[in-house]
Amino acid sequence: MFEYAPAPESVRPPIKEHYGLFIGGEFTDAEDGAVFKSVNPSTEEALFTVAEAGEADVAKAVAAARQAQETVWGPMSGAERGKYLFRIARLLQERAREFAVAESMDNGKPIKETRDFDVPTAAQHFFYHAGWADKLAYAGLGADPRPLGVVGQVIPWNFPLLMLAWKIAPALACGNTVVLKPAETTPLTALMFAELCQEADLPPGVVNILPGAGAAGAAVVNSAVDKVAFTGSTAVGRAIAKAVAGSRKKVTLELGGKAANIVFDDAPIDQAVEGVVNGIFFNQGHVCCAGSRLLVQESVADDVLARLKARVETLRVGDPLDKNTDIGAINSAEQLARIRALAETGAGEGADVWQPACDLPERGFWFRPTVFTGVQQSMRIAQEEIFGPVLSVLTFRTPDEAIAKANNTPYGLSAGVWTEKGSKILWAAERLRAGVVWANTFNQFDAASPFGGLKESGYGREGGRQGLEAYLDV
Ligand code: TXE
Repeated sequence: MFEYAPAPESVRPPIKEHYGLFIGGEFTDAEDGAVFKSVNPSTEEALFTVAEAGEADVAKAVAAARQAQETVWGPMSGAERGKYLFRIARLLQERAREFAVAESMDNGKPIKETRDFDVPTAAQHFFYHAGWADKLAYAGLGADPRPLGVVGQVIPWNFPLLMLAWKIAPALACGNTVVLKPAETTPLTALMFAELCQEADLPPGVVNILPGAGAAGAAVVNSAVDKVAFTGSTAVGRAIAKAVAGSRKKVTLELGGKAANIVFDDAPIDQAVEGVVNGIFFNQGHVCCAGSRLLVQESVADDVLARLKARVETLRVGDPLDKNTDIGAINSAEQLARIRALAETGAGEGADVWQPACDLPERGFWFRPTVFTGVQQSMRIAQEEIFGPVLSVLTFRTPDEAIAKANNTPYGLSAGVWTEKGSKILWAAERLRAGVVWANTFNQFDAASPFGGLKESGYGREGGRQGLEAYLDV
């Protein structure tokens, strides 16, 4: 049975007992004194308390950001801004271990993911955008592109530090200042990032971090910002689009997904199985582009499923700080309840459920890796984003049928294609309605590659040259 072993002192990040809001370069309590707790989802223990931002705090932060944008950050040369971004990137690398452990404790995700993916990829985003800061006039977006001003950013809990980097790095490179609200269950690495901004001597007001729940997010959206950038649920994305409609605010939205991993009969089967497993179980399936549907060609379905189940049986579920762990804790009790409720509809609608026989820790929020077979397109588990370690398996006979099924959801964020034939990859990629199509791989990201969705997965791109357009008047 699983026993929780706390991280050795040597790798424990210096987590404070209490954090303030980060406004104008200083930590300060909320005007109304509100606070909330952040909980370690693998133990249910409170990690620290943090000030909760209200409308008055948001207004203060926007004013600080405005002042910094107009007097310091906007007028600064791109080359100077680039130096700050390089400094931030290097500090993130220097403190990578602390950030990785902190993220695993606050979010519940395995340390091997925070260590090998979240933190290095966040640093990469700052390096990449540092390089753009003095080259914006050469980005092919027209002469003399201008910053938008102050940007309000609201991010989710699934990749707390990485989503912060996706949002802050391009905004700053383009000469904007930011007011960012981290998710209520995962404010820790954003607050550590605020400390890192102090260490980097970033001018006060350029980055403001305002923890809080949905009301704080709405306050940021409704404040005097020039642009709103959001990653989160489609429902909240829709509410934000309505809230800013008719205002001068620009908006970009990165919302949910229901990606298909399509395995054709000529696919390298072991490689495909590995990719399907990674596609859905990486980060407990808390991934907007997760390959939550497996579409497998009928002639190889039995073989693929047998190998898939054998592989899932080897996944280790448990302590996020154990470097052998593959699947960590579900981020919150609320998310666990959502996953359970949707998974129950699968069994209720007649799909067959399979889970490996693994022990789960007694405390904390956990969900076994789950595979549904016999899934029909109309079922909720084939249509709705579960955002947990739950795979829905459907079969197809012809390539046309695979494409039709893959496209048959309201979403359009990502897709995966597994086949030995290059021509089939290109044929499928042309027909898949998705912002990203991976071929014989899945969940690959690079700061130089634009990411974003079609349909109800949102609009706007993050990363690459195209990502700059979201933060500039061109
Ligand atoms: O998302 P919310 P939740 C999906 C996923 C998940 C579901 C619910 O399917 O099961 O959403 O998750 C802030 N105005 N995704 O409830 O509420 C909130 O405080 C402004 C997909 O956690 O969208 C947090 O900072 N902001 C997704 C952020 O929005 C508001 C990632 C996201 O929370 C707000 C997360 C409001 N009215 C969930 N209400 C992805 N695309 O990766 C809440 N927020």
